[in-house]
Amino acid sequence: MDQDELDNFAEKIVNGSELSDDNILDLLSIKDKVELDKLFYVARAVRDHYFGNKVFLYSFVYFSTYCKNNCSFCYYNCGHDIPRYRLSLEDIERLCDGLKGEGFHMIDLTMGEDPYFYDDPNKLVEIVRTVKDRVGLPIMVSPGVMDKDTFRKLHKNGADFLALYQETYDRELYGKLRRGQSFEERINARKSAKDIGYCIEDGILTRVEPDMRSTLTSLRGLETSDPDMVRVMTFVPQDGTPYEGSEPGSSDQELMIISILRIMFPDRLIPASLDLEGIDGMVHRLNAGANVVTSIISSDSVLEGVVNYDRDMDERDRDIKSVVKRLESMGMVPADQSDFNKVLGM
Ligand code: SAM
Ligand code: MD0
Ligand code: SF4
Repeated sequence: MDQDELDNFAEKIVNGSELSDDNILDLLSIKDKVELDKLFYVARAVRDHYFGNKVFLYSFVYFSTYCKNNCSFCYYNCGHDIPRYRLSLEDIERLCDGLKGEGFHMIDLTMGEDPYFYDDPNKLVEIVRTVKDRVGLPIMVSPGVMDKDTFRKLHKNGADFLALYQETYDRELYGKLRRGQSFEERINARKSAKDIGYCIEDGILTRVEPDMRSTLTSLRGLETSDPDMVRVMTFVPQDGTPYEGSEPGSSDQELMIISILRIMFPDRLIPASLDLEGIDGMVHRLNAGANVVTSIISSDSVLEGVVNYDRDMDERDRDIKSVVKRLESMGMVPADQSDFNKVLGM
């Protein structure tokens, strides 16, 4: 395609035309760098139509790394003998003072499926209420598959967004990844949250799927949850899992899928996670059509990310000031809070 054809393609997407399965498989088969750059160009054109050069920024707070689940891809799986932590309410209150007024659009409160909170969900409700009262921003919760009643209480106390990623809609692969966890329950938990009034984020992993058909199944599966935010993360092999020691693959596939997600979900939130390749990686993900920067953590934070490209580094380099500085070098800026609140339907 030449420049005009690319612009026409982007315009057609903005006007509602959709990709067929064959289109998606064609895009997933792109190998040539020039052709890939064209895909990124179209994705940016679609993103810019809805969001311009405005980017949303989420602070990431992994407040408990305890987990009862045994996901084969995750460092924090219950079988991994690692030091774990659970922030106290006082820890969280202190942390809030460093978040307020820093320019975040939302605070992402993430935990493992920690029995401490599953046995007494009111402790989690108290954390959400505290952060809402102290920081006064929209809150994303990433607590795993909790019951509808708890989701309702969390929403009533300030939770606006639920992040719960299916990882894959390929059932056989799901069973290998989210070992012992119900495929349907995870889907129904997002549906319950949507019924309650949450915005929801769904997501998939890449570089775990057996073939492109499996990726296509997952891309179509994401459509079924009608997500307000949709993500893809490159699977990064972790210690303490069956994949320990295997080489992390490149993020090329993730960038391609970000662009395909932008074309499939033109007006939705699509994140560039810092957890995988930090700020350098953010640039590529934004250039592939993402419009949110997630997993922003202050440089002196001792909290975990999730994948943690910087686990062994002395100092984190994914603080909000460094993010904004790099955004500006790309001609991008943080959006206004009012733009984000509009996305949340506030
Ligand atoms: N315990 C909650 C849950 O599982 O939904 C929240 C924890 S965190 C948000 C979990 C997410 O991080 C997973 O859904 C997965 O998408 C991502 N993740 C975990 N380990 C990963 C890895 N090794 N590589 C890439 N992404 C990973
Ligand atoms: C991220 N480390 O965006 C975070 C995490 C959870 N809602 C988000 C996976 O990479
Ligand atoms: Fe636990 Fe979530 Fe990790 Fe699975 S992905 S082991 S549920 S923290």
